[in-house]
Amino acid sequence: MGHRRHAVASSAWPFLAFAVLLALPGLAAAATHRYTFNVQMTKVTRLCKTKSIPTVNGQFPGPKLVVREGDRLIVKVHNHINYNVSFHWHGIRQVQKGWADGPSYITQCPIQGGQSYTYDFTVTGQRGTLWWHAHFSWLRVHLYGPLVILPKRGEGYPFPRPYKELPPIMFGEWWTSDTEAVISQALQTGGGPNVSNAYTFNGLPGPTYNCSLKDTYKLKVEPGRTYMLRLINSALNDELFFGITNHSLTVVEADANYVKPFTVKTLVISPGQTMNVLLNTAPNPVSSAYTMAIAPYTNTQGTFDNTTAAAVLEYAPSTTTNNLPLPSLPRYNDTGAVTNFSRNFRSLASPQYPARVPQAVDRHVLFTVGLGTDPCPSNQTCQGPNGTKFAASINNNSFFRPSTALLEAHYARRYAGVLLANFPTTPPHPFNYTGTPPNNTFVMHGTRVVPLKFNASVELVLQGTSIQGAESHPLHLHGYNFFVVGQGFGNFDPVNDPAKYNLVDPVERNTISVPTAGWVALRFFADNPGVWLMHCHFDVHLSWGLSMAWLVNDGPLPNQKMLPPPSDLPKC
Ligand SMILES: [Cu+2]
Repeated sequence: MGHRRHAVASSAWPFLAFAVLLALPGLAAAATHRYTFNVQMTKVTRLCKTKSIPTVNGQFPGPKLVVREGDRLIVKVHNHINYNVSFHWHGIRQVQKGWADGPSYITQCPIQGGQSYTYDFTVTGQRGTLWWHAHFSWLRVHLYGPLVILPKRGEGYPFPRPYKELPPIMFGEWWTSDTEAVISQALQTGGGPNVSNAYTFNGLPGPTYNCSLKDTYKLKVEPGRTYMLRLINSALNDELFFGITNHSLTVVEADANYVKPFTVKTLVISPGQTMNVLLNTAPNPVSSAYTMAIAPYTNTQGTFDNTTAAAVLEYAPSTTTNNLPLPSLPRYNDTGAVTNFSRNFRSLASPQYPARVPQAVDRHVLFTVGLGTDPCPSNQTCQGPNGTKFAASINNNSFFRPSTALLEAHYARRYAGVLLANFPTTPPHPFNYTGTPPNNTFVMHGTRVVPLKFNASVELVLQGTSIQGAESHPLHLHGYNFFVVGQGFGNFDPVNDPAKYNLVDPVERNTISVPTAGWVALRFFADNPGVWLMHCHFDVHLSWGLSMAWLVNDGPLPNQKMLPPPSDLPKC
């Protein structure tokens, strides 16, 4: 806490010094915000069990970072734990500055115990809600926090100004077991890992679980007001439905991009995604409190945490919060409800917030995404499908984690022994992706990238497969936003589907769920040089290899080239 207070104070000084300038329209000086992250072990008790978890400065969830568009963030990380760690600023574009992006072995070697690294970056052209999380193994289950980007001073929202902004809500998972032991054991046996014991609102499971009533998240509101609520799904392995009894939600922003407002009873949010919603409170509430609830959406054939977590929307201090009615959320496998929800997203596409959608395409890329298997080693018995080991892949390539950072290899132009530039851009063995799976479901392993010319316009179709069961996969692209120009069920049809694309006002995001047994089409300009990870944001699938990297080459101009690495970049 001491570090944080110091950090806040030091960032306030330049603000005070420039207060006069800031008061003049059009002269908004950017501020620098300094934070210190001490990664340490902290004892936390949930569901009547105490465990020691990695935290930032002893806080769980971690500290909220608040900046304005255009501001600079300097986060000094000291790793005091026995695990390697690195931090990802999820959704921040990190233009020319991949060194600050954070995924271990992609843009940096992890920060080892006893070591430090400073993330230094500027937030440009983005405003809304993002978040930060650890990007090493499954450590993000505990190491996460909000990253709020307010509009530039003097610049409002493109919707009526809310009465107040409520504290961000991070949905998460609580595991009573040691998650690092869970994933290392699962990778050893080849079976599906265990699942979480509870879902959480800002780290609190709430009254639907045993021994958890005192750990209930409460949000205080007044009647007849419009509030802005920032929602973040930081769960490890679960897409979630969210709703509030007797209340509607108006979505106004997704992944730090404004959207045309739409109103729903229930929303769906995938791991990695963020959403700002407006909440109109009841003018004359019948009850002094209402329940907010989250529950999973999944079509997995494996086990999953099929529980519902609740929190309280409190109009007045109330004595009993454990017997309030839950909002009615869709059934866990209600893909129709998910489709109806995701169809609503549209960019503002206004003069102030234009949608710069690529209209022509330089590179067409088709990726299959889904599960697969690895053969069981001869000296072992395995717990995956038919005695094999679970794996996951993109175009049948399961990502093989390198022992050094890809971005360093690229910057030094020393690729040999680190990466290959031959990642397949079409499925190597086409099949009926959403029909009966092929007999051979074994995957290939490799550290491969897709090289791109600077500023190439890319169309990327992500095609889900039904291998080991069709399910949705929330795909996250580092260093970029993309436009979601189309989606559908079954196999993508390259002849007829493009005619139905929305190239006018498609939503712009950094994480999109590939529909269960379906596809999604994305477009983006490769205008940010560097090496950028793209991966499923279910950590179990990420661990099984559902990731790849784009290698975007420098452009000819100075501001189109990667900047040199910082001097304290960690070594492997
Ligand atoms: Cu996945």
